[in-house]
Amino acid sequence: MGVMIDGQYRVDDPGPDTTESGEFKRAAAKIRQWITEDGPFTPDAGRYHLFLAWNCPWAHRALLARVILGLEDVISVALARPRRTDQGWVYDESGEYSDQELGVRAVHEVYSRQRPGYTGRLTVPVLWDRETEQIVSNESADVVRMLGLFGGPDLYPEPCRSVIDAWNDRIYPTVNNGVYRAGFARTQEAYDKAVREVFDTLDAIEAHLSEHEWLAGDTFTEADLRLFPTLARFDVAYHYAFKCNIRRIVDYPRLWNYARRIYAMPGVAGTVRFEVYKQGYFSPSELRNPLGIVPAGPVVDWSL
Ligand SMILES: N[C@@H](CCC(=O)N[C@@H](CS)C(=O)NCC(=O)O)C(=O)O
Repeated sequence: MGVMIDGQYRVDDPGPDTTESGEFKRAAAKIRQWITEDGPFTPDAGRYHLFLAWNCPWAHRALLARVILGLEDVISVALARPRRTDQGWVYDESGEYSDQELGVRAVHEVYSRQRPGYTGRLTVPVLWDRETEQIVSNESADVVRMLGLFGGPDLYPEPCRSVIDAWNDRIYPTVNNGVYRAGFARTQEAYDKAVREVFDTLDAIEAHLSEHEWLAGDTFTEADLRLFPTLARFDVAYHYAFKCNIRRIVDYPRLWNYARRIYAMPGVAGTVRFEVYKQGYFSPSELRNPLGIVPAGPVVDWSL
């Protein structure tokens, strides 16, 4: 997997970004335009396309928003192959891992169409505008919000916003990105801190769920949507591949029930691919899994 500099793809693997003290630091998304009623990007059915990958939890947010909001016929998607190659996220010519929109074979081909030339990491999700032929956004949090403009239930209701924001602000660094901070840590100290934060927050959510059905109370919101991709990957991947092994999700009675309630929502199970997560997170990695061998287990039953 590589990077792009001034619109040119460089095959050299930049590796995860780490600080001098060995902590993983995720680079901020660089393309953050907004769809609004006033334009220039207006919320029109059939205008936008999502470049995603099954394996990526940030892309999973967009996939979830699309099914929960009922936008399958409004926003099209392309899902990349489970493992990245030296071309980054790649698509087949046809079949379930193909892109029917631009016919691209790699996500970097989408980024190479940006003007002026893009410089940065070649991440998914990518929200593509057919009309102006450019990327609107490569930030999943913004993409989820924008999809809300196309219809479906309100996932960010006005009266709950401060509660949703507070959960998002805690869950993003300590859980969604926290598992990566544990898995990509380069020192014992960085790992210790990250893994402790992962489980402190999961413990807090477990306690919260003893009194509430959802994070923001009695309504499913964006905060729940953003937590789910991490829960879906936790026991099959993060627990082992990222050393987040103090507890599993199945060890938390309420959190496990909550995760399966989301999984049982219409369309959600179709956005989950446990086998792909294993393929992806156990890809060959010099630091974590040099031989790329994928473990057989665990067997987890997500039915309620
Ligand atoms: N801020 C971005 C992060 C997306 C991201 O890091 N995606 C990963 C996959 S899980 C990726 O595509 N990484 C490719 C790379 O960094 O080279 C978002 O949430 O949309």
